Amino acid sequence: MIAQLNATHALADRLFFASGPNKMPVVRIRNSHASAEIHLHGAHLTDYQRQGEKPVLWMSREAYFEASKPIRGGVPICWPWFGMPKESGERPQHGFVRNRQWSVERTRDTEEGTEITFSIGSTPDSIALWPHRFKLTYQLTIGRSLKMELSFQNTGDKPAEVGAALHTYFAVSDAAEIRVTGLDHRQYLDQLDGLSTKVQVGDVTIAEEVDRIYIDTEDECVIHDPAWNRRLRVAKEGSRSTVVWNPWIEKSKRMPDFPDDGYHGMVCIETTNAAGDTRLIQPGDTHRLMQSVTPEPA
Ligand code: TA6
Repeated sequence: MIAQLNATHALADRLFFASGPNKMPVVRIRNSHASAEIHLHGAHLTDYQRQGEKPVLWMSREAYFEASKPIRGGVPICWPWFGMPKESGERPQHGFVRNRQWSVERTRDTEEGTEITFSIGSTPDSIALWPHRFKLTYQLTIGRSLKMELSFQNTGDKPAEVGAALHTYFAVSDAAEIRVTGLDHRQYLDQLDGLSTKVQVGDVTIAEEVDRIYIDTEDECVIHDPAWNRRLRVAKEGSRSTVVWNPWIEKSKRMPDFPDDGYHGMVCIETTNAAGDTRLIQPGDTHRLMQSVTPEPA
């Protein structure tokens, strides 16, 4: 499989496929701007960093790399629902595409950087979980910025309501020392308080577990990390909801693939279609969810 992927999609010294943890296939990208690693399992981006700079994404040192489990850290793709689905049963949290292997559709160089496009479509077992036919494509551009575009096409004959998240784990010097701007005065649903509606006052800071769905916001967020002398500018399209999450002490202990002290080094800023921002996709239509990340000096 690796040989076939390299024969079809490798790009000289910039993009090649290899066998990763537990022999799961990964694609490694390195160009003059940045380097990255993506697992075909879940089309899961696990590393992005600009040349000579610190990693932008946080990865758990206890992450699973198993066919039936999501990888902890990086950018899990939550689709076709965010959180737990309305219906009960065996449906996994955050949908099912992060637990499945995706195909590689295309690789190429662009002015912005090295681009790779993954895809996944409906199957009989996905239809058993979610009764819709679909084609999902995920295009990543690795350059001075990181760009992630998730496009979902309804290839069925009935409307499909879809929730989604680019559930991005950002690496920070210390979650207690950073602040996130761009959400001041925005309403949010507090997942830790019965989804009660609250209003953000000032910058988002972290001194306890935080699990919030900010609503009615197309805003760009900026993670200010003075200790690492950097800002991470997070912009988005196709989304009116943003999730901010840090598990803090007790929840970190409850997750077996999350180190007990892991909460210090990460914050999730997630570009989502969550809560009231789910999208009803008509037959034949496509919705595009995009997040871009640009590191800057503080
Ligand atoms: O995005 C925040 C959240 O919904 C939290 O409630 C927490 O469950 C997190 O996602 C991680 O979920 P996971 O299923 O990846 O463990």
